[in-house]
Amino acid sequence: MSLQDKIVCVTGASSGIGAACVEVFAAAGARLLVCARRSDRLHELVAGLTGKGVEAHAFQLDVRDRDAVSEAFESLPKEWSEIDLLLNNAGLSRGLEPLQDGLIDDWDEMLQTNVQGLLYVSRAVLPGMVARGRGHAINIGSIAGREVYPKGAVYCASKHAVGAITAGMRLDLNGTGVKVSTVDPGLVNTEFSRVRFHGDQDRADQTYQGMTPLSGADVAASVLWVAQQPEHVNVAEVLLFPADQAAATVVHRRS
Ligand code: NDP
Ligand code: 8X3
Repeated sequence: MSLQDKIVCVTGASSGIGAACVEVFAAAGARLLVCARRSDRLHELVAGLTGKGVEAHAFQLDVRDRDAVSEAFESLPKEWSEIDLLLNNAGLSRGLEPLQDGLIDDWDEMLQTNVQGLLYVSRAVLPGMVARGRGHAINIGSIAGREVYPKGAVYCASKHAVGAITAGMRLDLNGTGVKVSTVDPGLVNTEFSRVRFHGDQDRADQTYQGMTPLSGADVAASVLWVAQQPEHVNVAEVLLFPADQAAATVVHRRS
């Protein structure tokens, strides 16, 4: 499908995979509707896009805030209200501890963001797509939604939930003209690990030590490919690993 002048909404656009997707969709001719909590970054992003002649509109959003999500999508300017493609990307991990030692605040934040936030945004956007008889939701899952690794039970549970929601969405939207896909990456070097380790950059760097991880741009290339399929084709699932990775915990490291 051509993305020329299509409205693409990216959640979690202020960093990493989301920001990289904004760039590739902009280059493909789309109009970009971007949201996240850090509005300074969004404004920078929009300034860069409009400087290149790309139409873009930003709004600050915490996807965990149910009322804020419905209000934000209900109050979009008319010219931004008919979203063609929703990229459910906002998400995070917090902590890497055995379950018995986990911080309950970390669990709440992951489940509220990755599961409830994705649901709130989808509930706000999908009815419009159904009414128009067309649209595409692409969810960013993870290898953590297909496997469980030690000390990652709750993050993995949140991404397994994303996988179940994606499958359920596809069933429920079948016949409406709205496609549903998931792109599930392995290790991607973004701010993800720094967020997981509460700002500890040295610990974050160890995640990618001795191996070559994916970049946000690598993931964005797959998301774009999924989005650009012809109307009658749906790439339901993409599992994308760095060449050095074969499973969640099987990573070839050189040092
Ligand atoms: P980053 O930390 O670089 O980006 C995460 C994005 O999510 C940021 O833009 C952040 O924006 C946004 N976000 C987090 N919490 C909220 C919230 N409550 N409301 C709105 N936006 C929020 O990490 P990635 O780019 O790597 O992560 C993007 C997605 O990819 C996540 O769903 C993650 O689970 C998934 N993923 C990541 C992998 C990796 O190895 N990096 C592998 C597989 C999947 P802000 O803080 O400004 O709100
Ligand atoms: C992020 C990839 O393996 O760190 O979803 O969980 S992993």
